[in-house]
Amino acid sequence: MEDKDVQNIIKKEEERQKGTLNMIPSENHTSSAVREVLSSVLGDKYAEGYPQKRYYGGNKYIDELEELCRERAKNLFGVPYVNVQGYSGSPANHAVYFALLEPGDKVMGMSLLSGGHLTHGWKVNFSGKYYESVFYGVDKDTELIDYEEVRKTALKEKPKMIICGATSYPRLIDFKRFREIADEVGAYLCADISHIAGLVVSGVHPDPTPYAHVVTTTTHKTLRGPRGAIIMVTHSGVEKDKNMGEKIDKAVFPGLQGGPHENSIAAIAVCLREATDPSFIDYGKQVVSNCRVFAEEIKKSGFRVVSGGTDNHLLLVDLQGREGIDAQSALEDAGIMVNKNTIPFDENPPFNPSGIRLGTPALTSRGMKEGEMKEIAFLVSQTLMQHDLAPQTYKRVEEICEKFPII
Ligand code: DSN
Repeated sequence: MEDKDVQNIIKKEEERQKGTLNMIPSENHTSSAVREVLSSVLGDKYAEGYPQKRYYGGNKYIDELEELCRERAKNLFGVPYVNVQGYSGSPANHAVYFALLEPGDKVMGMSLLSGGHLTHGWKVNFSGKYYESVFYGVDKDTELIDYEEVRKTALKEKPKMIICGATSYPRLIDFKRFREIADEVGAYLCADISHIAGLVVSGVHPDPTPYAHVVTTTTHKTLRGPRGAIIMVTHSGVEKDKNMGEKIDKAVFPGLQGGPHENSIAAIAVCLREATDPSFIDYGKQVVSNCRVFAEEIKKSGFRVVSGGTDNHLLLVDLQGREGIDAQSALEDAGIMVNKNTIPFDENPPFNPSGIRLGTPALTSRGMKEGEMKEIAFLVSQTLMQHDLAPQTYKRVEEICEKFPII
């Protein structure tokens, strides 16, 4: 029986997505193949455990599916071991802590205020409550990670695990340098590449797998798959601890999760295959090129961009003490979705920060290129300077959206 209430809400959301420009850098538009698999009968099956070691009957095809997904992930990222059951990025990171550390152990991550993630040790999160966290940030002048500072903090604090990776850092991450620092203090190195996984596989961001012992990623950001996560143990990880893979599996189930969402695992398998298509390399290159052009245009309109630009899929605009929350809502009125965000050394609190974060993955997935970025940057800057122009801008946004439909 059709549920009209729910269907109506979905229809409205579909229209919203079609008729607006999504510049939230952690979001994307998945293929119809990914969405179809997500809503399949696979979601009806319980499969606690792992292939050939399940706690329920009837898992013959589920085993085949999960093995297929694991093989695709291993091949795409070039790692010997993966777990594809994580419900999303935070549970995946939690599983790494649970597998490799004891409560109270010291972890060093990038501060949330400099672009790190909640699960990299922030005090309100499990990672800051049950583990001792110390942070590195960015240099006040360059707004780049200062690797010498990271090294000094690591030597002083001797963390058991260092996490690199970020949610709002617009520059490349030097995984090799992080590994050298981790080796100096005997720490595990975990790279959380949730934001940049799609850029890594398309070759436009350095690859963490030769350096990190363990790599986590969500599957729904630049990788353009369903909500989910992959935890990888690299060759270095296996060298450091040959049981690391088994420890990760045990941490995910039965440690933290119950039945895996096999419909999501199937959709991850689909997106991993899509990521092997040569067109995915073009997409990755275009995401970065679009972002660079967008950043340059915004700068030309007089806005300061954190660190002076971008090397990846996102940028942070400094609104000079004005509230990001107002800018986010003015842009929403203009049909352009962004999120308010702290900038490094922000004097305002995270709920009311001084910046906005914008990204190009979703626009690139719709087929937009440099020309569109120039125009959209103009529309964004115009709206930021004069909020009451939002309704007028919305009309142009709708025309652009019509020209670049979501697949
Ligand atoms: N919430 C995600 C982001 O938007 O970057 C990170 O988990």
